[in-house]
Amino acid sequence: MSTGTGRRFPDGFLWGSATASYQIEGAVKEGGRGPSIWDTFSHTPGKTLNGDTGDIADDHYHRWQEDLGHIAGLGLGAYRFSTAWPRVQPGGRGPANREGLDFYARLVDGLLERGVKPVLTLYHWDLPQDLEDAGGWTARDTAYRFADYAELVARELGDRIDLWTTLNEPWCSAYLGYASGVHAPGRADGAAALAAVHHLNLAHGLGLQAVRSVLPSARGSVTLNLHVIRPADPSSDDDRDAARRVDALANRAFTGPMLSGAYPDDLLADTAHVTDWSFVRSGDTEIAHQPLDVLGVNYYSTGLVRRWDGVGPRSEEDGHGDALGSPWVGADDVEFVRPEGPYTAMGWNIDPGGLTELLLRMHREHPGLPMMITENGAAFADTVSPAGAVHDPQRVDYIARHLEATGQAIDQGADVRGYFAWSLLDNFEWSYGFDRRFGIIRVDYETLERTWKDSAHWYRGVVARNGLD
Ligand code: GBH
Repeated sequence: MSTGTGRRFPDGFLWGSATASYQIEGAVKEGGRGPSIWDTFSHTPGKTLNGDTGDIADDHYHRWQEDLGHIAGLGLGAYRFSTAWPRVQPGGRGPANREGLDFYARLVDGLLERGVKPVLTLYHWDLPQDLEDAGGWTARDTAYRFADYAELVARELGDRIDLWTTLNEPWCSAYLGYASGVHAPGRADGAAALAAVHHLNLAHGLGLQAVRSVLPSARGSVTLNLHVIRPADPSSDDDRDAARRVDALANRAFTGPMLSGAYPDDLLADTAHVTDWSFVRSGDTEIAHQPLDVLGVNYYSTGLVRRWDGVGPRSEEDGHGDALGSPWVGADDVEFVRPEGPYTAMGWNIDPGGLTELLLRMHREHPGLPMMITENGAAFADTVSPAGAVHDPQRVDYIARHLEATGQAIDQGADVRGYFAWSLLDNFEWSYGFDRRFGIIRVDYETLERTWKDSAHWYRGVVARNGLD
């Protein structure tokens, strides 16, 4: 399988793969770990497909050495993982739990011994439950608690970490967690979601300040799932306005404060009937606006929107079933239209051109800002042969085409420094449990055995030749 383009990437391009703590670790009651909102949510009947939980997941907490072997075997230059806040601070506050820090210190040492750069994410959605009980991301205090946690991790891991990422996809934390309710903590309150947006922006800034108070030269980053949203009818003013509003909620609600130091006026106006934004205090957006060494971009698919005429059921496609509310807070007359296929097993459309477009947009709007693709990949139904080989030609094709799309953005000037395949392993795919597999390595959930899929063998070649064949 090949794209036939033979594309090569710039010297020093960082090749990696990514995971997240709750999705792979398991061992939720070991090592002094406290409960997170995802433990509570996944154990609430009806919240995840088949009632799946991360109790065991990939058992990475016990199999981390084997997993290091796979990372090294793939020849990766970097590994992106997250630390679980409830392992470091079981109740979200107070002194560090030594056993939790030790686990990550061993992992990081193991990466360095194998010549792999650790790319650390401080928050990939597993908020300590005690903090949620005190208001979660709707509470301003959570941002300050996040900074304390960031400082503890920075003191422990110090200069062994190549890149510090504060948050993974705050869009999901805020809107899926507090507005549509398909993610933990499963609330459906638009005003709460916008407060969460702000406190996540604040947490990002305070967290990066805390890391740099310990490590002045720490390289800092945040990972956003920037949306590429197009009007269903590009010639319709209404549809273009719908796309602008969704862009404000999805993208500029985060890039505004984090990259430019202010919320966009249109976002505030569009949501004025939901909240008065009085949770934004003077100086907050300056705090959110910390110098970034790299912007992490997660990319999967594109979206198509139009003005909803109020007739018939309104489609709020966000790739999730059973939403309690809309993630698109305040955009009550906006409707999502199913884009053209093909689609992955998530029902998300495959549109590599959207990635080129997104990278070029960020390059244009934030010149000089280096970027990395911190997640890209796809769920498909893999075929296991009688001999045990795992064939996943669609995943190879998906990744190859998105790499080519990344290369095209680089050709046109975008400064893209690396690519991380999501995911190293099949894992707990949030509300879809173990039903959807994103790994380049298959996990047998009976035996927990790991098997390289064809995509892993192929990706090893990409990494080795720094390009496509
Ligand atoms: C990421 O979330 C997560 O960081 C990771 O943990 C997760 O496992 C992985 O991706 C795969 O899901 O509205 O139909 O256009 C990505 C979540 C995916 C949410 C794309 C919004 C838009 C689909 N996002 N989705 S649609």
